[in-house]
Amino acid sequence: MWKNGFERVEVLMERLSFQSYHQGLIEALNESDAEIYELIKAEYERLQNTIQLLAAESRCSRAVLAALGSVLQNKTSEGFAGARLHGGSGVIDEIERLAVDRAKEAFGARYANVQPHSGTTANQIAINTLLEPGERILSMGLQHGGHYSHGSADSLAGRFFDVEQYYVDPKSFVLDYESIRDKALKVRPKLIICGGSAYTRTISFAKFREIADEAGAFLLADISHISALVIAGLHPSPLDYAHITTTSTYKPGGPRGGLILMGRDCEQEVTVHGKSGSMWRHIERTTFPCIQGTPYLNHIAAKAVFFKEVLCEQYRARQLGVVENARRLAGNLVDMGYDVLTGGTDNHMILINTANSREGLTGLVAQRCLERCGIVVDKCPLAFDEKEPAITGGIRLGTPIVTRNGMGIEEMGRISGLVDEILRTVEIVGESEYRIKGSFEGHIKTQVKDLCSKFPIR
Ligand code: DSN
Repeated sequence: MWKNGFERVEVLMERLSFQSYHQGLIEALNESDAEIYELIKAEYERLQNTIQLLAAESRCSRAVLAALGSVLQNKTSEGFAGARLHGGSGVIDEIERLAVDRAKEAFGARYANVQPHSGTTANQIAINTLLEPGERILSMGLQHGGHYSHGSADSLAGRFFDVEQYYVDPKSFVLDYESIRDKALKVRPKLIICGGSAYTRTISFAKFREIADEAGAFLLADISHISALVIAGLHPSPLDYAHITTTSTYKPGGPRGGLILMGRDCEQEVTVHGKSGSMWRHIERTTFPCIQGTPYLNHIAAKAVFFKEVLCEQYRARQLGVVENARRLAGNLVDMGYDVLTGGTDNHMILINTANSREGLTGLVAQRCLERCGIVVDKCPLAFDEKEPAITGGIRLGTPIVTRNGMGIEEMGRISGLVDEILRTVEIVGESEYRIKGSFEGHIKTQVKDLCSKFPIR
């Protein structure tokens, strides 16, 4: 009797100390560092009071946030579940296994590696798994929608590998698979990379695999931007076409981090760096010890939480909303006379050639004046754009955050109207300078704030 009571007290004490370590985190921060607390609060208020039309961001749930801010952040443990270098890894092994199983279920994958610190790191791991330094990559040009980590001159891949690029068609701005095939057969890369940061149309992973097979190359699909749509079945999956698929995990609405997935090729025997073995084993060796040390275990737990969230119908429905909102926004802007690349979008993203939409309007000026009035977008280099990368001739818009906040077709009407009003009214002074009247800025900001207040961050 007494023993049971004593045990109950012990359990209660244990729970209390677990909770007291984790509860009231934001208040604890305020007490110990008011300066950072105030800056985080300012960021929250910025997000709440402005319209976020960013294609590369989303917002995670409070459950994901809780996993990130947990005791797991303190753990050091190199290696993979069941094969760690450090003691005390039983619990984190269970967490990692759960994250892996859920990632496989979410993407229909046969193999998942939840350890990469980011999408870029996931790409570095994939590339260094398959290639020796100096070997050739064929990837999409950065300005044509590719990504730095696919081999731009300034990236690690650009430094250590021989990188050739393919481009979008100069008239339609869409991928021309015949010309990619010709280039692949001409340059004979060891690896072809598809997927990118600024491409608004559906990518045919099947065609890319045909090209890779014909050229004798591996295929890497980086689906960071479209992974939410792939999960929701709104974009074809690359899983059984690409040898390796990578994504960041924050873009689809999870914690910051990366993910490596494989489909039917995961058991394929390959010889890399003089060693034979299945491709997934090579990926794990390249993850650790080649490129990373301890993975971020709090992020792995947060990824597990997120991969559970994506399995519910609500997540799928939201992705449908993301695409519908993007189509409506693009359609409205086309109707208003904006040069929307490819005439619209198949995904969450819209690319606008600002210079063709209004004479002298650079991407930088468009980004700056929109942000000053409370609408946040990215300036974006566009294919065949002559402007310097810091200036650019275009902007990239995206609908994940506004949709996450609950906005729909009606709000897209208001937002496109506001974007148009700002871009029509701004006085262009140069490639990076503009003037806007204080009264106009105030008038737009009030409308933006009013709209945002109806969609509180939850
Ligand atoms: N930050 C992402 C983007 O802007 O597309 C790429 O890493």
